[in-house]
Amino acid sequence: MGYRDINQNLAEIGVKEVAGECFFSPALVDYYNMVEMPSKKAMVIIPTYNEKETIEHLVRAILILHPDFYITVVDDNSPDGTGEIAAQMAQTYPHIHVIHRAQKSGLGTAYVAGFKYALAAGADYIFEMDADFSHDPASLADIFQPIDEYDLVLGSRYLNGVRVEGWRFRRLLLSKFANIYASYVMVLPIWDFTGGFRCYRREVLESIQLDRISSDGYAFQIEMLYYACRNGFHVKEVPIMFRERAHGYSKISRHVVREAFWLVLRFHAPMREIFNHLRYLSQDYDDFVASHPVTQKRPARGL
Ligand SMILES: Nc1nc2c(ncn2[C@@H]2O[C@H](COP(=O)(O)OP(=O)(O)OP(=O)(O)O)[C@@H](O)[C@H]2O)c(=O)[nH]1
Ligand SMILES: [Mg+2]
Repeated sequence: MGYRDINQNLAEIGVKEVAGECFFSPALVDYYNMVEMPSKKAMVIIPTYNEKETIEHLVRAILILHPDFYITVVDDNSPDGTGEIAAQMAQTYPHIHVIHRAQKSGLGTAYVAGFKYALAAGADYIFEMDADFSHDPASLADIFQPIDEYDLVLGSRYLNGVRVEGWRFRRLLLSKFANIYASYVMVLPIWDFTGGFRCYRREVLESIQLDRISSDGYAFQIEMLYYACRNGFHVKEVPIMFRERAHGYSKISRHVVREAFWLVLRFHAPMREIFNHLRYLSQDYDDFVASHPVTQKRPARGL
């Protein structure tokens, strides 16, 4: 498939060209040709609040790279009209669905609404993704690839280094420290707990009582991951690049940071385990991650 064919496809699915910008380079099209199509149903959940500059670009990018994917936008009645833009696309292309919520009710409940819809719609693989292009649609393929052998795949900013572009040092420090804190207090072999670019097998979501998830923002990501690990699922981290948003504004508040701090304490491991684990500070942390049951491949069990 060539660049022109893709634009033709876009016209057919009713996606308009956005003036002045063309996200799809010929190089990306070559990349697209290498991506394997999923035989099972994959759905990307995108929560939105005031993301009118990016939502259409993002949906286009995902569908060009993965025409078989389904996309569910969960919009909280964005004053800037993001919900209407998504609804317009949904009218012309059946792979797009929009959940309209009456008011801004937080990222956690938006994801829960999206997850419930995805399960009801029969999705086998459910992605989380931000609408602001901090998550590169080209990385969907990298996150999708290991799902054959694992139950939950995390796009990770902190595996084998730090891949964050555009943050002030203070913000990076806070995020990195929060992840070290979570790993040592919960004693879990994860480098990036708080990232929101993931792929769950449906069994993972089915095993979690979604209505009991109480948190938002960073804490929501930590809580979901905690339950997945506790329920015995197998987790893989793959490196992704994270880019600070170029449009719109952040919805993250101080409250979200405090919430994550207390949530991690609530899920703390037994004190003896924490103490033993601290010894890894002077050893190779990679060994701890590689040998933990959570990071092993899932036993073959169909799907
Ligand atoms: N539906 C819904 N979506 C939300 C809400 N809060 C944030 N989002 C969306 O969730 C995604 C992540 O939120 P961001 O504000 O980008 O948070 P962040 O990525 O941690 O921080 P920045 O990139 O600095 O803005 C974006 O797509 C937002 O539009 C909400 O209350 N409801
Ligand atoms: Mg963001």
